[in-house]
Amino acid sequence: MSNDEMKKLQGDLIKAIEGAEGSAALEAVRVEALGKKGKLTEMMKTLGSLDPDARKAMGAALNEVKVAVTAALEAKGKILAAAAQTARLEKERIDITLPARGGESEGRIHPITQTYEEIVTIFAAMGFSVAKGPDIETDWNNFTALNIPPEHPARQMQDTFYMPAVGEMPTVLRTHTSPVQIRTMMGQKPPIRIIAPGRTYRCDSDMTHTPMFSQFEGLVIDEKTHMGHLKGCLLDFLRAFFGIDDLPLRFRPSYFPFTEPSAEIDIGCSRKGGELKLGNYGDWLEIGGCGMVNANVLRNCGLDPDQVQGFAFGTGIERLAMLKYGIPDLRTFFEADMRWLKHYGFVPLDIPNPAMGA
Ligand code: 2U9
Repeated sequence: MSNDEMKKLQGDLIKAIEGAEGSAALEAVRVEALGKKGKLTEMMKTLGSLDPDARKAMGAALNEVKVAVTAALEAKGKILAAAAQTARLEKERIDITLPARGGESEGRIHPITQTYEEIVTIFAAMGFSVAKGPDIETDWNNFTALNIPPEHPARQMQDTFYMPAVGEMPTVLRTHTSPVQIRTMMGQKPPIRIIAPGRTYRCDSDMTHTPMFSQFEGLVIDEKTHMGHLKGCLLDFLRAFFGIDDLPLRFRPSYFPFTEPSAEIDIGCSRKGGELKLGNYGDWLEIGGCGMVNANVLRNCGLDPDQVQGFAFGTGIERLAMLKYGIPDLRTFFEADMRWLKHYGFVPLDIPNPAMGA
């Protein structure tokens, strides 16, 4: 075979390779060129009958064609594989904005969970971390460390479920999440900036009280934090949580053993026509309590009140959920009624909310 014929064969094979429209067509070209009975293979077989000089020249030329054809096969193979993958991805494309299949009949996120997530999201954006602790607490963490000694009347107001003592240590179902802050102050050095959400327990059961309910409390301790910071922090949180930019906030002087000074937190509302509406309407609604951490509490946790100070606040998660989502009766939160959950619950990914970054 002359050099020109060899070049033509290489050109024809490469043209066929480049024109192959799928992996089957490409494989056919490969077999035609390099298969057991392929053109190049057959020509290789004839080398043995040539004289040494001609064999050398022809062998080198054939090898050149083989290298070029192999490289072209490989390159085209990659192009076809990429195109096949693109086509498959295109075919398998899913619309992630579509509602979940069967979403209507699936479960719901409980309003307490939803509200909990919203609270955590807002406070996380304000630089708070979440602290947790056990539901069964020592009497000391739940009461004594919080400036509520055994004979203090506040113990009666927060009557709870008494658990078996662990050794000498009486234990209770925690009446607030405040023992989480006690544990945090005893375990880490200021600056501290935490929220403590979770279940709490009291011997209470009527229209507006259940034996178990959820709270979240906050604690900020450093060298200079003051009441102004407390007010700004709660104002920012409440406005973000309720989505009302001009929601007014009122601090009403009060008393708690663990804070001094102490205040009840009220937000603006209207009760006109028997309908409760939040906003700047002149009326007020109590939603929680707060204050500067009592110096005795700091001392009980091994901190020096001449060196550090800070604020704390607390409110009920069900209470916030009832106000935000118009749920009228506290007790329904715990009845596990699927009709209620279907009405007040949240379909995952369905409703834009702060917990989803909305
Ligand atoms: C430490 C020091 C101080 C947390 C506070 C309140 C006021 C408060 C109630 C609101 C409604 C509980 O769910 S509720 O019944 N809470 O009024 N909580 S100050 O003060 C702390 C907490 C921990 C170490």
